[in-house]
Amino acid sequence: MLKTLSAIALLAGAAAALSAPPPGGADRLRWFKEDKFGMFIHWGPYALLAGEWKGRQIPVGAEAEWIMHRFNIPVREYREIARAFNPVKFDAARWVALAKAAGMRYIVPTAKHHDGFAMYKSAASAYNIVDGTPFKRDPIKELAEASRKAGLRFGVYYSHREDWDHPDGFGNTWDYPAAGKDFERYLAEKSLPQVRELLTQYGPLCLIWFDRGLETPAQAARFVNLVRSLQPDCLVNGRVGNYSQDLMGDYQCLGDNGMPPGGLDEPWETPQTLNGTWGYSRFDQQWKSAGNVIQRLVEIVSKGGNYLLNIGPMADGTIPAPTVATLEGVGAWMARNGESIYGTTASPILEAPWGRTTVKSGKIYLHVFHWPSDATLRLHGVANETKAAYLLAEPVRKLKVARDEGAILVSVPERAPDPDDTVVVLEIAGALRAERPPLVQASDEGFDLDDLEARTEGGAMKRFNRDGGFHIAKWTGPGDAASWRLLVSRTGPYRLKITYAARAESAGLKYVVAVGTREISASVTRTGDWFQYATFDLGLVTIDKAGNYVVSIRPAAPGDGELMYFKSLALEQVNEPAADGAKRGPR
Ligand code: H79
Repeated sequence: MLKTLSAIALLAGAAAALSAPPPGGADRLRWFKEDKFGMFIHWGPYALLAGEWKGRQIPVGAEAEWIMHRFNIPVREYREIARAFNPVKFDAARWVALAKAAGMRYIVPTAKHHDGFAMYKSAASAYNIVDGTPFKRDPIKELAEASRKAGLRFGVYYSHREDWDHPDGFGNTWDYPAAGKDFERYLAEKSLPQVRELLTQYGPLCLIWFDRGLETPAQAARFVNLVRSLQPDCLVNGRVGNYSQDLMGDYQCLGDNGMPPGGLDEPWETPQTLNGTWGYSRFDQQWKSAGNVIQRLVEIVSKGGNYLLNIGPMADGTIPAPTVATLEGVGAWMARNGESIYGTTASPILEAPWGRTTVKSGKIYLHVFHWPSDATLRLHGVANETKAAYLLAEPVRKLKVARDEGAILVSVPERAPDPDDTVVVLEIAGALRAERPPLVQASDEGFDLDDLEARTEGGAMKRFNRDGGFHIAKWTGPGDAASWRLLVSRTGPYRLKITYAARAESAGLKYVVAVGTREISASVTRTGDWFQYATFDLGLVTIDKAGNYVVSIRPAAPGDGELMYFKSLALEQVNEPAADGAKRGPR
């Protein structure tokens, strides 16, 4: 009995540790939301191989930093390669200057990647650049100091689960068969101690970027708690924990090179490459252009996210010339247009034929990727009065603004001043009132409503979870809703089918689906674990009159639990015998 009680107490304690509000600054994320653009740096012994080992090559487009794993290079041999690491041309100040010139505001180098080699002085493992190479310098220290000097924030990447050098780390089964591994020993001997070192040896870190999330919430909590206890303001990225459970850490981290289909309501970041690899490969010369990077940056920021753009320096410490050229090109654009990026929030305005928008209080930034042939920009769905319009690069010359059938028309120069992205500023009166156009029914089709087109209210959030993809969650009361505007052209009965995931704690919660003035009440059915989605038939709703309808979903009553992880609501037209008794054609 006593045993059971203490086990329960322990469990309760663990649960509290997992769900307690994070101590330290509630404002921890403030800089992250402001800064938007960071430099990722993948640099380690794999750069010496540069994509080739014993005549075998990493295919262009694949990850060159995975070379040890891909070719099952024995630890003994990889260690010999690492021992030769001597980046004599490494100059932290130059790297940082390049990031700053590009408009990046934070820098995140790999302190240890999956290969297990520490790029800093580590007491927990002699397998590090200071103790194990002729270089003897600590690049993490030099980068941290150079960043601070230049006024950039500094964070580190640390691969906390994968370690192909440690016998008990995850991933290397060619030297160390999985059956013999004691993963806890790896965590206790190397991973946790090294994270502690990083949090205590390099001054304030803006974030720690973990990769390949840990199996159990309890394991992940040890890392989160370690960060919180040593540096409460340091952000923890979403990959610290298990990908098939809800977010642990401070912000959601998309998949490698991930891009969400639409705006998200939670803080997020996407790590992306400049070619097809993170670590340097001499074979991969498929470089993104500055224009491509600029347009990605705008797309990410317009969807509320941060862009962590990677460079893969060479083994001697040189940054590849095409990387430098691209970042300088991005920097030239950012020097003129940074105001339209930093401190902006997800735009409620949908993508336009000419490009995208970012927003800030009192301003809409029109990012024009495709210049209009009639020298007129059309912006739909904004109800505000406009006060002024001008090119961000040339604020003194005002542009003419007019309205036509609800659209705002801005007269722009004949030719695009900037072929990659010309930013037009629209100053508006009052808080932005943006309305999405209704979803128009295609003939003979119903509607499939998902997060992409939804408007969220209250606490309801459009979210990402690696294993669950995109969905709406965090709704606990009637003020938290998702809604869609529909232009219905076909009258008659529609069958409503809702798809969501719900864990045991949500089972039985009541919710309301409204289609215009009709309301359907339903209660949540448990589907299984976090992201196990299932579809439920909610019955029929008859639409008697064509026209505009609002469809919404909201919890019926306040509660503590999350209602559900909502994926989609389908309105399927039901084939009914027509009035004359003849069947409608096949669908
Ligand atoms: O650090 C970068 C990547 O090395 C790391 N995340 C970014 C930020 C990463 N970890 N895991 N993955 C990426 C997924 C990698 C999968 C693959 Fe493979 C590596 C595909 C090909 C090589 C797995 C291992 C499948 C084949 C070998």
